[in-house]
Amino acid sequence: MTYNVQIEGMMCGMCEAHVNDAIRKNFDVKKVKADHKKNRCVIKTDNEIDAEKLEAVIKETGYTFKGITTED
Ligand SMILES: [Cu+2]
Repeated sequence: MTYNVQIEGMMCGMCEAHVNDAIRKNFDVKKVKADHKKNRCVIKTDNEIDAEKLEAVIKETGYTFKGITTED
């Protein structure tokens, strides 16, 4: 399953790394790639991502969660 997460507030590669690390720490994911230019993060995982938990993790990391969509 692939999730596209809309995130605002990332300004550079360091921000992307913060988001990637926070998601890896809190979720069992195969791949995570934040992109500050596109204001999004793509997550690949075999597991369900709980949107509320993800929102809390993103907020705690200092960024704004704007939504999540899935594709498979
Ligand atoms: Cu930054």
